[in-house]
Amino acid sequence: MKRKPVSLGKVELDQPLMTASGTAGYGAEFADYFGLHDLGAVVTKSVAHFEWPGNRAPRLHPTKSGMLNSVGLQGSGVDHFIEHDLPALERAGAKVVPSIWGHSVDDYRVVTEKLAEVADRIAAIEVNLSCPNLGGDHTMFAHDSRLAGQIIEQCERFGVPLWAKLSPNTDLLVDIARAVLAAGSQALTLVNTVSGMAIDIGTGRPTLGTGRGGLSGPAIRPIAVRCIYDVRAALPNAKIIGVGGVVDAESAVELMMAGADAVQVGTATFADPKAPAKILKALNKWADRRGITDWSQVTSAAHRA
Ligand code: RRO
Repeated sequence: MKRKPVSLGKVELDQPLMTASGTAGYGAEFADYFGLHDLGAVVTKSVAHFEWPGNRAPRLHPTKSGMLNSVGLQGSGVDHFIEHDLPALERAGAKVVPSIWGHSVDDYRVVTEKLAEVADRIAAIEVNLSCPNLGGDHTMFAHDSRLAGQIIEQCERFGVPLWAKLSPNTDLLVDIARAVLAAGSQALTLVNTVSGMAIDIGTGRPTLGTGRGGLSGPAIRPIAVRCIYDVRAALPNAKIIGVGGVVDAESAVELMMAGADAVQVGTATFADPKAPAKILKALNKWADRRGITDWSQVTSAAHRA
């Protein structure tokens, strides 16, 4: 059954499912496993306007119901992305959404300015305001509504649609969501990973090189559902992209019913690189069986029940 595209501000997606930033490389790595053009979009690993080495190893630690990471934004920078990764994604037919990061408001502005030069080759920019693994002496941008708003305001001027990726590690989520929407973000991506830690009981030391990391996977799905639900309740007209523990059609539907217009699949790709395509297929079957003609019938259903 054909359904209406999902509208996220100026961006329309043929399908309500995409990759989550950071978990599918820069995207084209997955072209051998499934057709990237079949997904709503491919959201790439966050890039800055500079090269960045990332955090010390170990950077990944599997948990019983998810994964801890402390990659620390390793990347070759936006020039490399535009020269090498973007063409590969285009060859695969993907709708491309680069994710960006920086240490300062100005860093975000500079990387956006560079991506604006290839605006006709990308669908939107996901502004990652919520990496839990950055360290440094400033607060996380997504925990400060003034700073988060300033970043969106500076980036919005270049005319590329922006999606702000926010943090579950704050009780200010709704305030931050309001601030970034007021500053011009067209959608919210909810949520980044949950701050966590694991100890190796043999050595008595933290398992990750940096101690803390970001917890993802099914363990955080109830947190993602709560965050999406709260923001949807406060902001009925916001465009929301849900992310956190989507592993099958049912978990995608759960995030949508909480209020998400579309969802992203992240940690599930570590267990099965074909997970985004398989989950999307199952999600469409789920909708076909119920005679769903428009994804908006699913989005926010929990608020109407
Ligand atoms: O690179 C990372 O360590 C990382 C990022 Br940018 C992010 O947004 N979320 C996360 O859990 N890890």
